[in-house]
Amino acid sequence: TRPTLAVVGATGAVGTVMLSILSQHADIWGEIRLIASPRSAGRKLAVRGEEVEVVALTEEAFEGVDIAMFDVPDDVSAQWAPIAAAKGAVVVDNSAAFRMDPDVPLVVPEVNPHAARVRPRGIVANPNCTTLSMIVAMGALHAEFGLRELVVSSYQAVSGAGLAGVESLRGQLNLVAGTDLGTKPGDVRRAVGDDTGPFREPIALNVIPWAGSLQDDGWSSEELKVRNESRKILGVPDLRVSVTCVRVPVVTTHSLTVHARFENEVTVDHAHEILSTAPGVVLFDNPAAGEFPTPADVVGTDPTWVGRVRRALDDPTALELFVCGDNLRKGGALNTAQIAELIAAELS
Ligand code: 11C
Repeated sequence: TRPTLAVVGATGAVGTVMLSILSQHADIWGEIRLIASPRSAGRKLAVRGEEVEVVALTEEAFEGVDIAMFDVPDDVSAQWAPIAAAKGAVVVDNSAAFRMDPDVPLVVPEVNPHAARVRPRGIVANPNCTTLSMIVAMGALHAEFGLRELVVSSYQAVSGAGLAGVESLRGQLNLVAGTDLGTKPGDVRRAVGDDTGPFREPIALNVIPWAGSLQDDGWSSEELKVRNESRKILGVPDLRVSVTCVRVPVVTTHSLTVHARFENEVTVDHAHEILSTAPGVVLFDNPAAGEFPTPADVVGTDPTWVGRVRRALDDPTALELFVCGDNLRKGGALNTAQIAELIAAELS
């Protein structure tokens, strides 16, 4: 019999993309059960061309479930993932609650698929969307060249902060469109008002050097996640990683500039060869022809797109790259679906 799948958080930003991915991928599932907060129970959502009624998150909702995907806030996962696991489901969790737990594998199928097989708590974690938006390309380069250091700046889309982030950008864009705002100090802030939604500052006509919560010594939680998760996924616990996370007025698709330093000298030709053949990566790198990835073109696609590959002028062991990935697809729903498919193949 085909495995029963539960999608917890089916109505959220990642959950919505998940339903479309489940409708597009080879249909390996028996029942697909949609679970959300009691507030959303009773809603009907389309998956695999059928309307399915959303049920409320309760212990009974996991009855008979083989694999449960969680796309919910950290505290909801922390409470409910162990309950689903105790009911016998393998949980694939897309929150930050379990990612750094040594008894929970953190899996990217193109990079460390074997890790998904060992899951003492019955939970497999899905990385943060910012880590995921670059790690498939970095994993391919690491396998060939041996990564020593990453210096990263992110350009993160508002949907990383969920539907509230998207609403906030759209609302603010309506307020500033067709005006001369953005020419005097504070004019955008006054037009947008105090309600800047999930962001600390106006996001229309602006960039915000902040994502996540404040941690020690001025680092943001998002910056530390990229560091810690990259080390765990690549299996390089002492990898040097320095990250600055920045929010930009893009709806969906995170971009990153990456300075990657390796064990030995590298060439652009060799890096091109690796990136153009790595599964899950598209090399789009011909600036003379105006070819490099941008979020406007990458959104809605599955791969990690890489362009602007250069050797560092002052260090022959380092490359500079520009990377784009859809934060809701590979950054969230797609990677979760890939992990669930790996586990389903193992269970059957
Ligand atoms: C963002 N990456 O773009 C964040 C959201 O740890 O899964 C995801 C937070 C997480 O705001």
